[in-house]
Amino acid sequence: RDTGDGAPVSKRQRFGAAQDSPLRTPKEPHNKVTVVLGAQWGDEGKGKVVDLLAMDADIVCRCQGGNNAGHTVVVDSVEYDFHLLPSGVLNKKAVSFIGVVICFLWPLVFNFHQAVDGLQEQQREQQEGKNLGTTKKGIGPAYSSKAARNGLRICDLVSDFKVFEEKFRMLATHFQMMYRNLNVDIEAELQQLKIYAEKLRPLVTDGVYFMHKALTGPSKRILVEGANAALLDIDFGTYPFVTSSNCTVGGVCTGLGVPPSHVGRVYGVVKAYTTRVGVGAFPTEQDNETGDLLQSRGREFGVTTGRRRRCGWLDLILVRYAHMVNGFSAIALTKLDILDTLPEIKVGVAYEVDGHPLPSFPANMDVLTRVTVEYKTLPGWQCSTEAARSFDELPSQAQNYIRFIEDFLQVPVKWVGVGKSRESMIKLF
Ligand code: 2SA
Ligand code: GDP
Ligand code: MG
Repeated sequence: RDTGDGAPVSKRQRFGAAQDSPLRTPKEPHNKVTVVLGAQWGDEGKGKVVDLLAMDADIVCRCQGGNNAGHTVVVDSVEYDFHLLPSGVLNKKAVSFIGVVICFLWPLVFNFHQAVDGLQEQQREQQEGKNLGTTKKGIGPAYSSKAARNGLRICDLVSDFKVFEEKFRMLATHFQMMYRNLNVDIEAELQQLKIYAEKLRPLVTDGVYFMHKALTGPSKRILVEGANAALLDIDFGTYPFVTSSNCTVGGVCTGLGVPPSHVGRVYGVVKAYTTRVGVGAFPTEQDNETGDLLQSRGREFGVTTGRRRRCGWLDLILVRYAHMVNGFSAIALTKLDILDTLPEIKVGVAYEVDGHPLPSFPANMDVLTRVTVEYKTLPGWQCSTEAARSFDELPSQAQNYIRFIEDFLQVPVKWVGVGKSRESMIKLF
């Protein structure tokens, strides 16, 4: 190659590459995505954090999961529940982009996936005496189809419908053969899908190319909203009591086709206590008055299924583990106000099994079920924090609670939530 002036130009010069070690991370001027992720078992208040950040965003994306998610946003006393759309959709100027498994429509959750989800839960109950407590939205079966490579994707739906129909029939038959009790009305579903295909076609774009243009073009603020949470991650969560997608930071790259070098800040959303909806070990669970108080004050009910969420103390071993996987830049600590009435507050700081301390969060669920938790007890503040709008306006015990979390995790707390509304999010820096 030459520049036209006769002088040869090496590849290194053309791409402006630095001359130092190939292991050094280059500083490249390009757009990066800001990511919001759940750091516990979900329902930390991600929707609210995303809504806050989305006011400033040009593009807001969902990257994984499906309509199992339930993100609540309260604006001007109106409560919005989002399941599939990014919570940032309330910013009318931002473009919303979804790369998830989509009910009836996208890589593609069909009616029979949902029915199979229910049948599988029944089977687990009968065979092992224990189900997973899924949302029955078909998430597991849809991701199974993806991994089995016989799933269908949105690009199939909006292409030649005849080809789509053929593949759909094969997939439906495959599930019918596996589950004799499965009721699939293939003709009715195909009819419905044909209508959806027409409606959706104008909304569908090539995701990788769309993100590439957004990342490499003029300056853009891009926000990614994670659904579910670190401990529900298929690889890093409390397997098998997890969802079927990657809810940790890797899911941003695989879900959106975004290169890792374009991942910028990663904000972890941490609830000031812990909740879990569904089955599985929960070391700091308080199956007592404290748990009931957190559940009722925090109005802890599933947004998608209405299930009562299990509640317990903040578990910092678990959040530190989520930080190991995600590398949080900062934390949004939500629902501090729910702790307002407690005379003292406990925080899980170490696990022990059979008298031996564990160095980190265990991968084996049998071990997690057997851990005993060492708690640090901190004084409560026993007054309302709801009206506080700055760190200084918080009672000193609440400030200490926040500083304790920061010190333990070695991650700064950037926001503190003291109520449902947009205004009740205190910004620390
Ligand atoms: P699934 O349906 O296959 O993803 O369920 C597998 C496990 O993942 C849990 N899971 C959730 N946990 C918390 N919140 C979720 N979203 C809804 C909400 C849940 C609801 O915002 O409240 O309404 O019940 C969510 N989605 C999945 C699930 O409980 C299983 O443990
Ligand atoms: P997500 O799935 O992480 O988006 O969380 P959910 O929306 O499922 O659950 C969080 C709930 O807590 C919602 O009802 C929010 O409106 C509410 N919420 C979020 N932050 C706060 C807070 O700081 N204080 C109080 N009281 N409620 C909050
Ligand atoms: Mg939720």
